[in-house]
Amino acid sequence: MKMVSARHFDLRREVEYGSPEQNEAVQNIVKAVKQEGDAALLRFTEQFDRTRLTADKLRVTKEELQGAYDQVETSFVEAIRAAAANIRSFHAKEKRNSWMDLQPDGSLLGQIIRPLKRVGVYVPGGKAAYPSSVLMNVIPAQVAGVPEIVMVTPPATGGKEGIDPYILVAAAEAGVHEIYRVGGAQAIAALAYGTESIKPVDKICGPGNIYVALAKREVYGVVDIDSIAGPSEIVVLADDTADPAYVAADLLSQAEHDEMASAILVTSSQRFAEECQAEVLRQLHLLPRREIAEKSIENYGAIIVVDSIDEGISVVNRLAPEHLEMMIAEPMAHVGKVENAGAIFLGTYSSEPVGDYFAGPNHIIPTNGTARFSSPVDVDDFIKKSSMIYYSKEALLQNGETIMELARREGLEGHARAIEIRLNKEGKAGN
Ligand code: HSO
Ligand code: ZN
Repeated sequence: MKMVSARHFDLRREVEYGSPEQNEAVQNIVKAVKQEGDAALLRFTEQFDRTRLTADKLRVTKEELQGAYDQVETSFVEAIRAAAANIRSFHAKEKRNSWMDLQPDGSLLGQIIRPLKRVGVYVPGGKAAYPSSVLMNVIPAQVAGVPEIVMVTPPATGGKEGIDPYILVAAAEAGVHEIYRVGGAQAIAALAYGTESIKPVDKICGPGNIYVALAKREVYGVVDIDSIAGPSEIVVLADDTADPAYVAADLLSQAEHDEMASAILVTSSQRFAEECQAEVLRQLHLLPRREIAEKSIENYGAIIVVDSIDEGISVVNRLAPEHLEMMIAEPMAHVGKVENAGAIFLGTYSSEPVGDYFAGPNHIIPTNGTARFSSPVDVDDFIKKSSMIYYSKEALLQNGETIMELARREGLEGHARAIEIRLNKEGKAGN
């Protein structure tokens, strides 16, 4: 892990927009599914996932879902339940209520909050199929009140045996029972446009490979999508009261996600920097995923030595990391100065994986500096608001002229007259 100067350091990595060939392939897949429905879905599933299905086999059956429980340890089911309960109670606090305000002139203004009707959650295949991410996508939607939540996932996330049973159990525990074995761009197209077997949704969320990401961009506007998640990031701000072995372990916990993941130590102590550097190397070699973690540390890992905690915080604010750990003597005294960070972990025992799995806040958090302007996934991502306007006669008579002034300034006489016709009639009648 190299020591670098704060001034020249930037966390941002290039966002992948895909090659022209990939974009074209995705556009063709989306178009075919839109036009041909199930037939295209099954054709692409055979082509890309090497799985021959018929339309009646797309949906995961109740028996399969039940059967998944026999393939996982009861300790796993219990762990998922405990995590789900924490995630649910945290997100319950985020819930907004509709509101209405009565003005002195008798008008009513407000917002009506409604859940989206139907949401599709994509769960990728392979190693990145995390049961914890199923909970993090599904639970906020449920808390928002979304009545229909469906999941799609490639047919063989668990190898030849079919869908990974841990994913199925996480889904069932979260309360999702409508699951389709379809993945890739074709799954995204099916969710957006609907097919004979899959009803269209209002929003698609969940991570996926480049084809999934491009397909989500392609259908955005027809449906809503979540933001496209980048590789994991952790910044640890530490002083010499921190334990270098703990901090090294936390840095590696995110480095092991992905070769493009980024783990950065910002510290006010040269001694700590050196001890932590040695610890990272020592622990790295003991990790099962050392090859991934090593590349991540080599390419995107860094140690930045600063003069003070305040200088460290200004580096953090510039980096705007997904996760920030404050491993300093008095984290609570400094946390108010952190302006840009997706999730902030305070003190020795708040190791980042506590948040990844269990504490309750969402682990889908803005990456790549986007914590400057965006927030972790939450209940708000699954609601929509309608403004409500009830104007009383008194309010219209009082403000009509002002409204007309603004309309005429924009050259929109029709707007002005819609008001004027009322003023002429009611104003005369009233006065
Ligand atoms: N740290 C990841 C989430 C995750 N960790 C899932 C373990 N499983 C998000 O940045
Ligand atoms: Zn993680």
